[in-house]
Amino acid sequence: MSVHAELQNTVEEMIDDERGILAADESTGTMTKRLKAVGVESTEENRRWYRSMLLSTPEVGKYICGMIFYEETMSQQDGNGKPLPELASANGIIPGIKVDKGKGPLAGAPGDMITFGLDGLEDRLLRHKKQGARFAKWREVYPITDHNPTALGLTANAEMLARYAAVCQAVGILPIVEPEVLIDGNHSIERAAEVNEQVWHSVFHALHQHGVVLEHMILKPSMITPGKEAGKASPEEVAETTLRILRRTVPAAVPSINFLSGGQSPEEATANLNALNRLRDKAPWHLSMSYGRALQEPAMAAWGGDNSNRDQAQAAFLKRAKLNSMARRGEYSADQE
Ligand code: 5MM
Repeated sequence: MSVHAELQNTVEEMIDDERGILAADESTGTMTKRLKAVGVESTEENRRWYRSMLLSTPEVGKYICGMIFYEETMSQQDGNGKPLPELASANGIIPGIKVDKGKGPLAGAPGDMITFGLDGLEDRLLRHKKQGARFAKWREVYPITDHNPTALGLTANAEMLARYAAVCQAVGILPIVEPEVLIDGNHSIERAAEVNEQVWHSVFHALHQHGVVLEHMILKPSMITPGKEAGKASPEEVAETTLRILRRTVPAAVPSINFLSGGQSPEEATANLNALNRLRDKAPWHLSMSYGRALQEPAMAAWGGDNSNRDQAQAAFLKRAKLNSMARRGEYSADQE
């Protein structure tokens, strides 16, 4: 099969009106923090058990089309010896892989960051493709301050995302392009809108320069909200502001925009996705999710490291997946919680 056909098939199988992506690609450091918060030790066995529990949730494939794996998870197996990427596929979930290697300070741009991992990327993608991965994800992170992101930060981060996406497409792996503008700080929603506009504009400029085929990618942006120390905006204001800026910067050729939750509560992330989809007549793209915390937090808490809580944890996970599927259609309301 040609690379073009592979990418097209993945787009068609992953994008519809009902489902979204589960981000379960926390690196060991992040996962250790998440597990510690619910009193669980971060052992390889606990991480394996927890992620295979999520993947084997009955009916989850009705609401979740893909799961982003972390490298460690790609070679783990469920209790019956089935590799977890195979378990995902068997349950209607396309496996994908986070291929960035984490972030650090960007030299020459105080306060900005840059993500590592381009060296050897093609080889890693081909290895993960053999293990079953059909899409990949790479995150660049942009803090908001009075001075950040800098002009250099915008250009350098956009360049990384575009180079990553071009390599993915060359080997038939669908790239998820994730420019995360952080929610940390006390900035206004207007300042967040200004920064996201600069970020999305620079990212699409770089994608164009690198010849990335927009029809064969997914954008995973932040929603535009005020900083987390500045209070909340209503879902309607978040949706209206986010769509206004997306329409200025993201070409209609992009098939789907799958938002990250970025520190919003599960209920907030669902309500905001719902408000976005109520305005979908203004959007040429699918508007979906690629949530990590907002899909997993209740399930992780229900498990709490006690494997006899499997049913409760799966029920909590399925509930969030289902409510977000309703939000995909703009049919969610808080009384369904
Ligand atoms: C922003 O984080 C992504 C989405 O998760 P949330 O919905 O919780 O914000 C997520 O895919 C993230 O990129 C991964 O958890 C990987 O994070 P680390 O920092 O461990 O690479």
